[in-house]
Amino acid sequence: MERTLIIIKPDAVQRGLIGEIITRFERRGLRIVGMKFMRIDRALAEKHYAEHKGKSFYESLLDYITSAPVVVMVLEGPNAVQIARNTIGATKPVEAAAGSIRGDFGLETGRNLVHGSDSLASSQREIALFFAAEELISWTRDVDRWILEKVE
Ligand code: D4T
Repeated sequence: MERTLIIIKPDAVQRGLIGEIITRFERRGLRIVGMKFMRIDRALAEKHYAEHKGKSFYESLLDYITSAPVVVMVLEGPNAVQIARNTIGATKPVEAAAGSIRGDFGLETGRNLVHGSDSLASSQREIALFFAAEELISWTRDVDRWILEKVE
């Protein structure tokens, strides 16, 4: 089982797409183990996007992610990191497959609606930035045996 951090970004929240986006992850079969509605402050944004410091798009990226509230979620499942990335689609909406979130709702990279961790190491770092351990709920769903080959 893996866990991954998802951010429903300010543009998606402003456009009323919270429900649509959560629904796509739920339908995929991923299990929500943490979720909160929050405004990301500059200090947290700098930590989250530390790897992009110095890049041309860094300042606009920070302005964008701190511009309005977001929904932050931790999703769990086998291969959750890659499965969530596939459901989200490529970073640049022009390259995102139709049927993915960015492929269905996005036009520009700086308004690409959703973040998903890009590796297991990133997911662990990012989850710790946004959630305290006690905010994550380990649970099983009655339907899990119809989604997972083996329920732990
Ligand atoms: P996030 O992290 O927002 O889920 O995006 P990705 O994981 O898909 O892509 P990323 O880390 O490479 O980029 C982070 C963030 O920067 C914006 N960006 C990126 C941009 O505005 N211009 C660019 O050229 C790139 C590469 C979009 C996402």
